[in-house]
Amino acid sequence: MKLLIQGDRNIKTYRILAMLMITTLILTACNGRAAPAVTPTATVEGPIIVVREQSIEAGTVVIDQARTIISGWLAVYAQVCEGPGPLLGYAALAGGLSRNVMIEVDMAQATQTLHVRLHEDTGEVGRFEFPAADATVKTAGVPVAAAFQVKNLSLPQNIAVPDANTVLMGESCFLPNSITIPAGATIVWMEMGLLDHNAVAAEDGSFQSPLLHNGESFEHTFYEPGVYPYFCALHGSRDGKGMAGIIIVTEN
Ligand SMILES: [Cu+2]
Repeated sequence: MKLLIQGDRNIKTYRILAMLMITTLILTACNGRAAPAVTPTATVEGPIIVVREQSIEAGTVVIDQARTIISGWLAVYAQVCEGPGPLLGYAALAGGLSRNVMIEVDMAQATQTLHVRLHEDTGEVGRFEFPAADATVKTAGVPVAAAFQVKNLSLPQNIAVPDANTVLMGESCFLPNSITIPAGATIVWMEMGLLDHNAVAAEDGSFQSPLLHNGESFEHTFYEPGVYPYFCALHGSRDGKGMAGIIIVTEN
């Protein structure tokens, strides 16, 4: 009997102790959770390019500010329509904010408006490899972009189209937009933009290029005289809106 009572008491003591321990544990846990995070709220600053219109001396442009998350490249492009075309020059960027980045550019191809893009160094480290690797840096799917005017020189609005049978594909345009050729001539579409484009016959399905990447081209020979509207399936429409063009083929 005595032993039993003793045992009973022991069980009660253990229960109380156990409850106390559990309560302490719960309180500690709650306390830990309720306590405000003491880690400093790091301001995650996104990639940017800041550039002003400027005079170009000795073929060098200056980009006021550029910020990347990881190391990459700051590239200057000539203009096709409203967007970037051929690469004119680039400079390496360390991760973080860089100021007054000087970039030597190929003035022979320069246009009045120059475009600037950030690229990431994701291919072979230390080598600028766009378009093979080193894609443009994007924020919410949109490339981090800037453009500026050259003040002290009189330059063409767009890069020159190489010849009378070539159509350039720019950021969201065909240049020239309308082209006239004799029957039997071959048109070459050259992809100069940073976005991919194609050329699709709008009415008769007579030609359709694959999606072209920067630097690629496509050609088609027009034997029959006529008017051939076409469009880019990504940036234009069959009815001629957006990125669309026209080939006029005359009797030979
Ligand atoms: Cu397109």
